[in-house]
Amino acid sequence: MERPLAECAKGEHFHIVTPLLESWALSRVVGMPVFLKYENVQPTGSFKIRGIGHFCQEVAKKGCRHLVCSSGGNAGIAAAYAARKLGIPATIVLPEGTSPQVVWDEASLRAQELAKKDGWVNIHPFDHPLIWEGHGSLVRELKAVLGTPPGALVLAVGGGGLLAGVSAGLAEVGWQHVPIIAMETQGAHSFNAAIKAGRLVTLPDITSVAKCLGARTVAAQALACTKEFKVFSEVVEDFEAVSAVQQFLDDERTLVEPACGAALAAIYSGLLGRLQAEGRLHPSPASVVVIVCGGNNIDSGELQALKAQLGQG
Ligand code: PLV
Repeated sequence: MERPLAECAKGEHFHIVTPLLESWALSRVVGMPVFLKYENVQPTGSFKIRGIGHFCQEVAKKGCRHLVCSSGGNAGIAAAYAARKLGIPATIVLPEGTSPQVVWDEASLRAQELAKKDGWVNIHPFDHPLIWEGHGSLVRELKAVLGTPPGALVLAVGGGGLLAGVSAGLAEVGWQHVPIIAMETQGAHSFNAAIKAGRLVTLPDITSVAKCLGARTVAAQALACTKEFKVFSEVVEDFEAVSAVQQFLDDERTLVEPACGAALAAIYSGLLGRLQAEGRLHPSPASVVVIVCGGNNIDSGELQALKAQLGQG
């Protein structure tokens, strides 16, 4: 199944070109054409393989002999997949303990420590130019299929790697005027907090159930994007993200993480209509694209547990 390194080195990507499909159900909800970019069908279950795959290929070319990643989430899965494809050993540093946030910071420090070894390279889950460059491929695919720019692009923000990559991609294809609706959940809202403060903010704790959006501080590049691009930062409650996950499962028969539910909540919660009413979005856009970022940390039992936890059971 795995391809040898020589073949990978020819520049073949580890991500696939994902489908962009119009959703009748979601279009009906907002009264405008909604297109879904199905990143959940990537080989690692999320968009992360685009940036992380690209990063790993580039460092492999420069002689990296061991990859390290401190994410136990979708970034870690992408890192392990890329390493295997490249035939390079990888160490995924998994946190151990009770408070996920504190231990994530510890795992991150441990990964940085390990990467000091000769030939070892640390893969940051979201804060590196090669990661953004890799994520940018998503926008080239959108342009190839849509041709004309969408009226808005909806995505979820954790550490802001996807946002930075999509922004770079928009600039590359000449779509820098397309508004980006950057979604977070309350309790993982480090991007929104940074915008309000006008500088990077470190949240004391991640209290949202959307753990994959749980970067306590976003990448500086994410905040910089707001100066050059039209970015609307919006925050939804956990129950809105989780009920979006459930509605999306019923509408499209696709199960995604609450991190992705945050983006889908822009459609289901009436947010787009509000932005239009406020004159911030075009009243009748040609289309709206939602990046279905995916996520592995979900199954039917986990969805039930989340709903019960949030009183939606
Ligand atoms: N997840 C990262 C970072 O977490 C991780 O370690 O897996 N949607 C999904 C399904 C994700 O897994 C992530 C990031 C995001 C959205 C947000 O992407 P970002 O961090 O590039 O803004 C802290």
